[in-house]
Amino acid sequence: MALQAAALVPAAFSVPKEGKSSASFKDSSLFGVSLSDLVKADFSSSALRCKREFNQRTGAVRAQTTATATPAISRSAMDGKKTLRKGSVIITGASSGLGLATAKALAETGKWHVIMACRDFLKAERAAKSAGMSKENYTIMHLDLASLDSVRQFVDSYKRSGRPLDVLVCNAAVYQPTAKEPSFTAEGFELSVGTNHLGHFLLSRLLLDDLTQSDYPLKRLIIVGSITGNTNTLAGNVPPKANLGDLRGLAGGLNGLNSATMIDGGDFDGAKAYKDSKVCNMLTMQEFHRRFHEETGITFASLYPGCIATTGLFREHIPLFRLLFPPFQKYITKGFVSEEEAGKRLAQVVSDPSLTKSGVYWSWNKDSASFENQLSPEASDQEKARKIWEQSEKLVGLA
Ligand code: NDP
Ligand code: PMR
Repeated sequence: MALQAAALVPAAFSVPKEGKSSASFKDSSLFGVSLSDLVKADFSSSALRCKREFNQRTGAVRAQTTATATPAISRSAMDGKKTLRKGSVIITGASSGLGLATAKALAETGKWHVIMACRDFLKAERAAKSAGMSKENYTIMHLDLASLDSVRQFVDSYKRSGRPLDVLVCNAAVYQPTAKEPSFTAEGFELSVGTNHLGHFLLSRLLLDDLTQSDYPLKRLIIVGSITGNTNTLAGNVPPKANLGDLRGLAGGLNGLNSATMIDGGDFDGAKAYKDSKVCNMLTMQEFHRRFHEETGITFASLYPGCIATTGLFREHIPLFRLLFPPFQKYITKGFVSEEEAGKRLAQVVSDPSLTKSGVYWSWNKDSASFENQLSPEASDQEKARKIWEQSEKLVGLA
């Protein structure tokens, strides 16, 4: 296994909490909503300003091993039989939850080499070991999506490794449902949208050429979405609902100084910021499809893997929520899915030869059969997708 980089200092920082919080709706309600709220219109938390300071990234990139690109199909000198090389798949946030389960599922097939792109190198190494992944099937590389410098460094290291890239899975995410005040990425973007959307946007754009050049029988770019960003579902109508508005906050840089921290220009709400980021993920996938599918042959896809109520995503939620959320999803909504099952679903989107259709948002039914799902009007709004693309290009320094 090539240990390619190990800059372990996270580039994001939290804003010190100021002032006393009065007992708010979010504090006192278990699932963040009462039944009457379900039928209410949009809901947002009170305005909270913040002071910020940027931290310094001090991570260093370790020397890396190099590899030589191998053609996807080679002919064995001994018997003249054609053999397919292992596919190379990068999975962001593969140190836990869905990303780890997907890495494990793909590694176990023996047909994939998984590049686990993680912000915490040691955590990823321990996770891979405890998942029973064999060393020849994975490589861990450092990537902190909350720092655009880190994204660029990761891409440089990957390109220098000479390894081909066949599939990129944008899976990592942060969710801050109880945060009273915003946190920011190294460049000063609100953390959830900065990490989940902008970090992945830059990563995908910089790796698009590598995907295009892949000679593997399938090449894919997958961006994990979610039901909670889709207001055409019950889950998507739990307040606060995703709503990107006219994108004025995004246009202003989401920095809380000369612009709002929320895409729609509203007051900070961590749960809404996450859902907004998921809408951006789903819109970005479709914009990639429109711009590049025909020209490159890459399959662009998004998905809702099911409610994986046991993952680290809910680490910042109150303990009672973490205790009751899994049984609530298992027995009441019946939307629960285990990490293992969700990993198999995402692994299917990575490698199943039948899921080649591009521009699709995949979901699974009760029998775990995949189907093309409908996105909400906002999550399929072409004009918004184009504007987000253009604004995001400016924010990450591509335009
Ligand atoms: P986890 O918290 O278990 O996994 C998230 C991963 O993202 C972790 O590996 C985490 O790293 C990583 N990550 C967070 N911030 C960064 C960063 N700045 N740079 C690099 N990596 C980072 O949650 P899930 O497995 O549940 O989430 C995975 C995906 O699934 C997300 O996109 C989420 O939106 C989506 N999803 C989840 C659902 C669910 O019910 N859980 C439902 C629908 C979609 P670390 O281990 O270091 O914290
Ligand atoms: Mg939700 C079919 C109903 C359904 C499904 C599939 C989900 C998935 N949820 C459903 C319904 C409800 N949820 C209802 C009726 C309520 C009010 C009691 C409810 C509440 C709720 C909360 C407070 N649900 C949540 C939260 C969270 O904090 C989670 C969240 O929004 O994270 C962004 C969440 C989720 N519900 C889901 C899924 C998949 C999540 C989390 C993950 C995500 O979108 O990534």
